[in-house]
Amino acid sequence: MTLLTADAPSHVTCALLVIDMQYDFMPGGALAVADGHTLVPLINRLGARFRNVILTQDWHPAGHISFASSHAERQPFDSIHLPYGAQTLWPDHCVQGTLGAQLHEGLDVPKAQLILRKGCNIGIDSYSAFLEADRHTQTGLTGYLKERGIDTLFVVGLALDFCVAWTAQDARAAGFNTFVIEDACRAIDMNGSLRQAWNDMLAVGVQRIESSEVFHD
Ligand code: VGL
Ligand code: ZN
Repeated sequence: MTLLTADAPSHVTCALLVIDMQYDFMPGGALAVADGHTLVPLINRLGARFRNVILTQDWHPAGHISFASSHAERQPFDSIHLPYGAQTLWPDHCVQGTLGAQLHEGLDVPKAQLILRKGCNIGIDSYSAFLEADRHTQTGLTGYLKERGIDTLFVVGLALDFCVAWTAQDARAAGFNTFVIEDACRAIDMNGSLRQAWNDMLAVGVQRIESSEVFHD
């Protein structure tokens, strides 16, 4: 990894993308990811290494289409068909303005200039920080990054097999060099979703690395 050092090629401009480090994805939260909170110190240390840091928040209106409670006789983790395709149903989570939607208070990444909120359309989910689940509606993140000359992304956070994986694949599709720092992510891992996510990410050229490779750079 020679992308972060002083002798990195001068044309490479990196950013750290920190995905959904919110209370509802921490143990005790509505959609808890095992050990999600243990990432906080590592992500803080990573945040200190990058000049450009972007945080995301899953940010749903009450009654969001991805909530099982919005559908009669459906349970969390069921899959349904929507006009834009298959949708996994979740417990109500990350409702706009609630405690569960807040970023973990231990997150200490003062360099972050942008907090991007996604999943705000009541009828469209958005695991990806780039493109909503209709695969059509842009969040604007590609423009933000490209206008700042950023071409290389390091993705961390929650959940590895959903929001991190979709974000990383869409980053590739938008033309970014994309690294997922595996030990700075945790997964939900339902029905083989983690294995599938790595297959899908690696197939489109996402690079799987460990945080030690960033720190030893
Ligand atoms: C996520 C499921 C539903 C995530 C968000 O952040 O990975 N997963 N909404
Ligand atoms: Zn969500």
